[in-house]
Amino acid sequence: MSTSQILYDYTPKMKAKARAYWYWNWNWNSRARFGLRAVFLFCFLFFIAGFLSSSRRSEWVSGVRRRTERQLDSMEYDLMGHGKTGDDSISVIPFQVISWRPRAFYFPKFATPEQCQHIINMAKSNLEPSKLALRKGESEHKRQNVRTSMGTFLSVSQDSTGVLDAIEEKIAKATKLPRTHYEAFNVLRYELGQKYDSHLDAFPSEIYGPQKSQRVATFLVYLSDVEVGGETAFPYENGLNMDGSYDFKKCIGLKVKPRMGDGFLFYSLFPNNTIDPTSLHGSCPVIKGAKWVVTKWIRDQNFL
Ligand SMILES: O=C(O)CCC(=O)C(=O)O
Repeated sequence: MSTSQILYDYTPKMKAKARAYWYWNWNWNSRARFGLRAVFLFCFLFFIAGFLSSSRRSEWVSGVRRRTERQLDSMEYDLMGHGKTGDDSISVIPFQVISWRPRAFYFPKFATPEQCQHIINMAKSNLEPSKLALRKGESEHKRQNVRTSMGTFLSVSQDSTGVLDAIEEKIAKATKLPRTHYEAFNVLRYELGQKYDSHLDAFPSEIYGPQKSQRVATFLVYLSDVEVGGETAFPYENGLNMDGSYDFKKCIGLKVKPRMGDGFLFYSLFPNNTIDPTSLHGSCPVIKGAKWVVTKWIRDQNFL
């Protein structure tokens, strides 16, 4: 029913009153409707603001901020300037300190099982008896029982799939030692009874003569598990067994059990570039199963 129909039977005074009442009523209703919308909008905005601030607050745990990629490249952090070997973002490669004498670090799940299998597949058709760096005046024949594994060298450029490149890049990231200082990968296979007697990876000049560069560190990636034996062993760990009576064939001291995909880094040199005698190490004989490992020797100068 329209307003004019409602007012039809009324006197002019009553009509004026009714109009005034209708007008007031309409005005109040529309104001109430507007007010309701405003209250709803306000509640909505309040909810959104509360949600955003609570998700920001949850990024603080026990006073320590959980660092996400997003926060790190936002304006909240001024990332430090970086040189050739630095990073412009922070990502973490988990590791465990194993020893300080020698300085040794363990990297669980450093490579994937697929990467390990790929490296084995690349190496297995080219294996030859592993060689030794000969000392001054020494013959290969004299030392033939020191290292009995089979092995081959692989360089990044031989692998078009990019797996070796990715592993080498990750080693560079973990060690912050530049890739120009790296020797090629040395893939090794030890079968039953095969081993590598204790030795230093660095070359003492009094034994090997003057060197162009020195091995600073070694990064191993275990490509297989070994059921029994095959540990990388450090007989002089923490200065033990260094009284001169140690038999270099003996598998004693700190022993690292190979586990497929895990990485292991140790330093052969002290920070002052002298040789750390506690970096003496070897590979214990495999007692059950077979051991595959890849070695990356890192020099103190360009090796390319
Ligand atoms: O096989 C290992 O665990 C160690 C290898 C090694 O000593 C080396 O390649 O220098």
